[in-house]
Amino acid sequence: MTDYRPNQIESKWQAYWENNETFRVEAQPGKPKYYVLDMFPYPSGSGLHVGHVEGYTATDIVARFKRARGFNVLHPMGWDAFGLPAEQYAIQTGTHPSVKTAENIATFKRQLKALGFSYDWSREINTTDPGYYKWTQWIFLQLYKKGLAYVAEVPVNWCPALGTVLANEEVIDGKSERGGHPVVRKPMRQWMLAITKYADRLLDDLDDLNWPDHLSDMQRHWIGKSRGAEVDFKVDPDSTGGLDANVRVFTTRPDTLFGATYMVLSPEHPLVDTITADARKAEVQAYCTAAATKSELERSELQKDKTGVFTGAYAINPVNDEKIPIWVADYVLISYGTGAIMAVPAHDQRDFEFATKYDIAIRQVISGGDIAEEAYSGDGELVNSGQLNGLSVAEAKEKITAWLEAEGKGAATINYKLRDWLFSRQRYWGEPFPIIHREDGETVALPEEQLPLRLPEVEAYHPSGTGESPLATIEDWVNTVDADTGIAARRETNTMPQWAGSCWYYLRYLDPKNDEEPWAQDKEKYWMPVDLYVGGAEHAVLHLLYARFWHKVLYDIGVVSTKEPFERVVNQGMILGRTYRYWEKADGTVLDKAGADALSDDEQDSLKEVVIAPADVRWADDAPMHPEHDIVLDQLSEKMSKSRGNVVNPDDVIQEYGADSLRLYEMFLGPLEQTKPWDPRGVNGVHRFLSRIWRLVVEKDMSEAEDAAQAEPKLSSHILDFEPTGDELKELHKTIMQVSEHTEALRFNTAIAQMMAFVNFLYKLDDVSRQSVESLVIMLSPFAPHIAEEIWSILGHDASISLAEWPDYDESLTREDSVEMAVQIMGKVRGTIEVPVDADQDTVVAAAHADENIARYLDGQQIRKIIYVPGRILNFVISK
Ligand code: ANZ
Repeated sequence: MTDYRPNQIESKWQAYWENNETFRVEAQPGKPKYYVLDMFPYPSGSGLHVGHVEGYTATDIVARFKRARGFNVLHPMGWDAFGLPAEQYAIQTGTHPSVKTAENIATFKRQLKALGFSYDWSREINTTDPGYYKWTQWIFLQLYKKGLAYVAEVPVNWCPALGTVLANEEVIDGKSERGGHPVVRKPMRQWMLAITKYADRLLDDLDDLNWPDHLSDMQRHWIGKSRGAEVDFKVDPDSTGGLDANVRVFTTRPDTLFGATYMVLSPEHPLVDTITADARKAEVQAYCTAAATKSELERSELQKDKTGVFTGAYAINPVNDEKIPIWVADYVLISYGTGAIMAVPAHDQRDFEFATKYDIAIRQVISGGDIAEEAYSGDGELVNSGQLNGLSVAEAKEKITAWLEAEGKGAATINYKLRDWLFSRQRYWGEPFPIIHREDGETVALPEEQLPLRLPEVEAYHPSGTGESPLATIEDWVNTVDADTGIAARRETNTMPQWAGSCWYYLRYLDPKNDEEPWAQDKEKYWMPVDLYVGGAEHAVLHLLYARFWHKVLYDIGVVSTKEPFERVVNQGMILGRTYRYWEKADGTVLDKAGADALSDDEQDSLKEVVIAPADVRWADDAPMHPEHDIVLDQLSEKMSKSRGNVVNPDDVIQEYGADSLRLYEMFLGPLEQTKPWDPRGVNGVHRFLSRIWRLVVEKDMSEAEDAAQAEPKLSSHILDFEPTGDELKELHKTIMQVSEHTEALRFNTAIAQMMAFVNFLYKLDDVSRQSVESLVIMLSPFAPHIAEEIWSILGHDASISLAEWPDYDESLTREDSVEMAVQIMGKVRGTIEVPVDADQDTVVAAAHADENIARYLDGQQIRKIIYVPGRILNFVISK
């Protein structure tokens, strides 16, 4: 027996893989491929966290498993390195963002290597590398040439005090995150990408992907396709001093037209000013000004109190010529539909709340629900609706839409929530646009030969006081000449948003060093699509949608061969941190949970909850105790955060237990996609499991050692070269079958449990066959690759276990010869019998009769019927 020392083993094998380029791959036409991709990290200053480790371990297991099963596996890694934090750091310190970025990348890379991930590091990419962003710029030019990139005036978050435009995440409650200065919305010239032109394809093609439902649904919801109708309401000239105008609304419920009791214009609607009665102008204007400071999110939240003002004008409902009041309210957004609605309080909850508040009529037109309480949005029969009465909702929609079209008062329409993508930032640390603006007013694309257009050196990284990016101040970079015409021009000074580089990085991995083209076509054809993409749920909508959009454009111009980039996507669940708490009374007495619960409500209100970090807990056996007092602490699982002191640093865990234990622990925590709490004491358990495997296979070689401390490890004398038979053979094949199936299905926790059970079984044997041990170690190798390599070499193999073949199993050998079967009488279990798996009914019935207990119940009864499901159940139906 010798000790399992992960730290020595792990660095040794990491160096081996690096020196031998064990995981380097090339496209091999004819060999089946598997492309397994991680969401590459933003190299932040705080290093890798356990959430990264979770997803990256999962993909690494898959990569190693697929390799062992004969696939040519592409498993690359890189850096999504443009972004705000490095820029903010540069503003504060004056250091070029690339310097800090390189430092952070070095940390991340060291950490990833210390985890033994089987990346092909020769394919490493970095989005801030000019050799990479040359092609980001190239793709932008393709979008531009297809008319999918255009310039528009769009409101941005402008902070006058800081003299800069802020990203949404830098604005908190209408104030700048830094300094707390007021932020206003101000229109600025921006690049937009016309993703809305791809809305239908982005929606329809979701159907063919192997994505979790919640993810596809989030994308569907974001695209937000609504079918309905636009309807024109004439503004009543009598109420507006003879004005001749129409208000066009978008509704998904034209069937409820007879129930419209008022209309609403969004505060930004161009008609607001024109139709508002003089007497109401001041009030309406004040309302509109106030609305301008709110974000769309604040305005559209369902729960919030609805507000509005009456314009004094009326509209005429086209179906019944009824005059209804026109209001202005900020729950109607200018950016959706037509920016105006017909309000149907009986059947729309927002309108219901508004009408209740302002005492506007509520008229039911669909039967059902209780509209005294709330709006009814379900199906039903039309009532109070003239010629529509008696129809169903669907029939009424169709009939009224046809009528509106025939009368020229409306038309069927489709609306999308999806908006074009605001694709520029007024920042330094991003890809420069390959665009120039000529003196004569023309905007021109740079010729492709001039790419990459590099970021110039600047003195200061602070945005210029006008809100433009710091690039605008670098005269010798900004001023240029159009190569074709010789006309003087200024370069575009906006830069691309951080999303840009991550929209296509999975394609660059295929051919990362290619200087002539973004990737070679044959490589793309071989490797694409990505077979498995694992990452955090925070990217479920935007990143995946943007990348799909670019991919479809690339497909349309013929440079990629698949319509979709990511065949299968999996979101790993969040790992929560552990904290511990107790309660303190005003007089200083401390209480545990039971003690606090036992108090009256009043007493509880005056208690102080004290939360302490794992490091401060005193452990008594397995119970977390107060550091001084004799009370057991209550455990809490929360998002990891510095302020709670519950952040687990992977480096610390590796230091204490080794990377194999960390990998195994994170996979053993629970199903990959679930949220799981980190148990500070849990790593120990999997570490013990690895030590057990070690001790099963390895013992100390005392032949040349003077004492045990110097002994080299050698193969245990219980491991022998014989063919496994009997139970060993059956357990082996069962284990291979289960581990293979669970791993394939990404059920890593159950695969590990199966290996644990097998190790327990092997411990019971006097001698263990080499075949059992070798199979076990190969199965372990995707999960805990370092210890597997070490044991593999102790088993006498020269080649790396990372190149070994996954063991086969024979299903027939996994079947049990006999089963325990429940015997029921009239549906009640009265005993169990052991019978051969494939026993016929007569044999089983005879065995049941032979069982004393069962026989007692059957004694003297008349058996009317026997139900027998081989291997499962035997039921006697008797009559008394
Ligand atoms: C009348 C009506 C009656 C409506 C009813 C709903 C229920 P989705 O499904 O999200 O597309 N709407 C239209 N434009 C709006 C805007 N700019 N801001 C806020 N709300 C707007 O929702 C479409 C429905 O949302 C439309 O159908 C309209 O209200 C409202 F029983 O018209 B409905």
